[in-house]
Amino acid sequence: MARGWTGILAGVLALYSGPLAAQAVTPGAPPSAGPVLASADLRDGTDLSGPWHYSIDPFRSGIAGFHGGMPDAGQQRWRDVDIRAAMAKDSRVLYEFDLAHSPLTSLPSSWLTQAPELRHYDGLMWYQRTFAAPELRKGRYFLRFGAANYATIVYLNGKQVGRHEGGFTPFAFDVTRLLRGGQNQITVGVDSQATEATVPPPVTDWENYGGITRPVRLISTPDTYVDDAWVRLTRDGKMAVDVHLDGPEAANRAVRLRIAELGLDRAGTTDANGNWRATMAAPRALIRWSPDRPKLYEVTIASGEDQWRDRIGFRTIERRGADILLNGKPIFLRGISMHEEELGVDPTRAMTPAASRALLSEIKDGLHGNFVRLAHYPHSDVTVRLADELGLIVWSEVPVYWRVAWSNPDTLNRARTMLAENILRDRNRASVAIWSVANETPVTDARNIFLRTLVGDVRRLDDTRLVSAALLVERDESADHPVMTLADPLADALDIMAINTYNGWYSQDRLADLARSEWRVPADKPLIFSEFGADARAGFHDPANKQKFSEEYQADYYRATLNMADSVPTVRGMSPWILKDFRSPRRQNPDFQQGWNRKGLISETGERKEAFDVLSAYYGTKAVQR
Ligand code: GCB
Repeated sequence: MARGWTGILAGVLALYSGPLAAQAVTPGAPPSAGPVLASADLRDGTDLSGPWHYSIDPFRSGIAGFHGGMPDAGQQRWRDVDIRAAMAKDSRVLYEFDLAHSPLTSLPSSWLTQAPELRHYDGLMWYQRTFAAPELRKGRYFLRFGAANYATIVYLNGKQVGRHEGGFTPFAFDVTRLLRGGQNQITVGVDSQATEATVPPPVTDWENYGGITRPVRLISTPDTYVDDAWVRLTRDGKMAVDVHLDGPEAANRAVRLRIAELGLDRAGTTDANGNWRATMAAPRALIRWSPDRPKLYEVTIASGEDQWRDRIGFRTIERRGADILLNGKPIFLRGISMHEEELGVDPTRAMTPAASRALLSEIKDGLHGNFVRLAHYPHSDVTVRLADELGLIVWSEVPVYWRVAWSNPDTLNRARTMLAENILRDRNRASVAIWSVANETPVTDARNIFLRTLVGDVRRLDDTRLVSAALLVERDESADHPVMTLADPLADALDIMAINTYNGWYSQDRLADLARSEWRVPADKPLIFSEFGADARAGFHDPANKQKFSEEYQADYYRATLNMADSVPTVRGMSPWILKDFRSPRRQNPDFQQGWNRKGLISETGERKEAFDVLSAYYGTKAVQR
């Protein structure tokens, strides 16, 4: 297929009213999304997880006819009809699908693991189920998706409710008018195929888990409700609140913020646009959130009949010179990177609280870590909430990875929307300290403009956190020792310098050479080694030769790289690559990889490799040095 559905999307933007419709390029302002429904996971609702019917549509016949334009009635997957009955009744009727009688799968999960023939399916999949709604309804109803990878179109009872693009951020549609008492039919098309214009692009180093990978919920609110709220400490230690009401009575409406445990009770009134902003002294009794004491408070915002709630920690995060300050004190980030992939031989990217806890506990308790890089896209809200609870500082990132279409304005809009959706979802999370806008992107003018736009968006949406990106360095090939220079013009726009280094794995360097490495980086900004790593197959030992893929090589690589990092004056943290072996179709060494990137410190089933203990010992020492 020359042009995937996502490619076609750009051309039909004007025709539909989903959230992307509002995203025409508006220089200076981040694209606006649909309803934010901040902290939606804590609102009452009906969970639509469980059995759904599914059916592939490799030629996207349900999106457009083969001549272009609307598909024929017999291809319209969203039809709210009893197909068997309609065909039995009238011999002229033809349907070439029948979702209600197609196989069942259990959502959320990727289709890749649902059936052997779907292992490599990359394209459009249709899902359908029915659910009951009360006969007597009041207020508003939203269908809220935690995430679906990658482009999604949603129908309720035969009518389109909206579209969304982006595989890792939440989206919601107001379905109040389409919802009916009793049985409702929901049909969802999800297209996983990446194109040159998508974010991420087609070439990556991870599995493209197509499907509905996070919960779908029907959420009800009063007619006027708290759509967005942000409660935080500002850099100068004050408590600040922003509230946005949505609905017919959003303007000039009474709002009340309460944190009962702190005795905080503050009333206000929204302006003509439904917004309320207030700043107040932080309560004296406030215990600031930190990895050592991840204190969270129950926060409520009441307005009319609506009661918004969240559990929020309060802390400040700043840069001073080359230091990162948490609550005013320098901190060293003892971290590791991870993909969103649960433990087990056949992961499907369904992050239950237990799956997430199994991974984060390895970081917190096993490695003595205080930091996690959630690579290379926004992870589940389950994981970020757990980081809040366990006390892990989070690096959060959007999938602007390697080479995206820097000069394509649609691609830029996609990235801006994802970034905004990610920030709006997570800016109440104390754990999130760093927003990253890109990973390993070769420097060009077009790329610099693209990424500077993203940095500007972050600063506008959240002025309380630090901004970074994993950058590429230039290596001086003429030197007799490893000399790397950070010459990226984006550096001055960022708070934290972040470098991925694989000297000693992808390069010809001997591990013994790493100690003589020279890093030419800005002296007045903190540096994080955002990646370094080496593959090892768990259980493969080669103590004599220490060949690549042996646990001994990986352990030695860690010793040499940690030793090297200690000599770089501005290093303030690291997130080596990676906690767990992860699926990556590009990795096909039959002896060692078998479709997995083996740079994990634990195997896919959780066996610790030797290098795990090397990093754990290093962080253990760092933790007491503070
Ligand atoms: C990188 C990428 C990461 C890869 C890793 C590797 O630099 O950022 O996504 O998986 O290297 O293993 O090569």
